[in-house]
Amino acid sequence: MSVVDERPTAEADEPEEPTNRPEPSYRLREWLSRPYVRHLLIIFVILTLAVIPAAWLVLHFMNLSGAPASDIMYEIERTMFVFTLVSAPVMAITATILLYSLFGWGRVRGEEPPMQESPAIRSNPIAIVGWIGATSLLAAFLVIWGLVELARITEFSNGTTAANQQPNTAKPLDINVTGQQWLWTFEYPGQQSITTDVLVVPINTPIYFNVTSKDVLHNFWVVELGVKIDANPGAITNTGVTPNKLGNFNIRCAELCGLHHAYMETQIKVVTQEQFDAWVREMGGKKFV
Ligand SMILES: [Cu+2]
Repeated sequence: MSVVDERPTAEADEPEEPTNRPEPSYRLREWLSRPYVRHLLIIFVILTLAVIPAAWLVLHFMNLSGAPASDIMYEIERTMFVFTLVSAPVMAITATILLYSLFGWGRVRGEEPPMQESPAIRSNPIAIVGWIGATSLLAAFLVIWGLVELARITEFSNGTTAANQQPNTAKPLDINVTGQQWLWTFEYPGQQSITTDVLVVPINTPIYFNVTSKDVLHNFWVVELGVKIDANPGAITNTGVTPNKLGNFNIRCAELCGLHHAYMETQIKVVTQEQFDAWVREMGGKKFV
């Protein structure tokens, strides 16, 4: 006795191939000529363009705070601006479809979104290649930009000097940074180990930070200079920066470290070399040469 397999074959599940399907380019033009598609495109372009002045405004207000006060912060701000611009069309297409789904379809059809019209672009080779091509280009641009910026910022943090560049000849200033619940302490080992809770540094001098913690994890964040590095108990982390703007800037803890984490803040005073020398003398240390 044999059993007959009556399950449907794979072919039976597939939809019939349309026999009189128009060319992809015609279908794309036809889709683009639909009124609701034009509405979507107009909203998309407006939202994309609206992000540009918004990004400029954010950059403007960041600069009002005193930043950038170093080459590192300049690069960080520029990267944030470029990334905002590049992500603008992605945000815009998402918001456009959301807004139109919420408020637009009722006016187009009165009841339902026009599902039956979707195949015009769903399997259109031009649309598929264009979509994948555009999104891949955006993503590749961001990856390359990010890698180049990372290398530049590492260089500006005095971490590496490119082989084809002259090493920075300005004498570096070493500072030992210690975090503890809930304050920062700075020691100047080259200046008779002056110890202070407010950082004073000369402008245009490479600063090296040796960062550690006495108790829990903290994070040493020099806001307007773009420095941010973990302060770990039992270990020393290193980074550096060359301040290029006179003024008082903020130092905060950027790692949730306990009850008064929010108040674990102090200042960095970027002064002229003469002012720094006078400060060192006043603090009892030898002159910084
Ligand atoms: Cu902390």
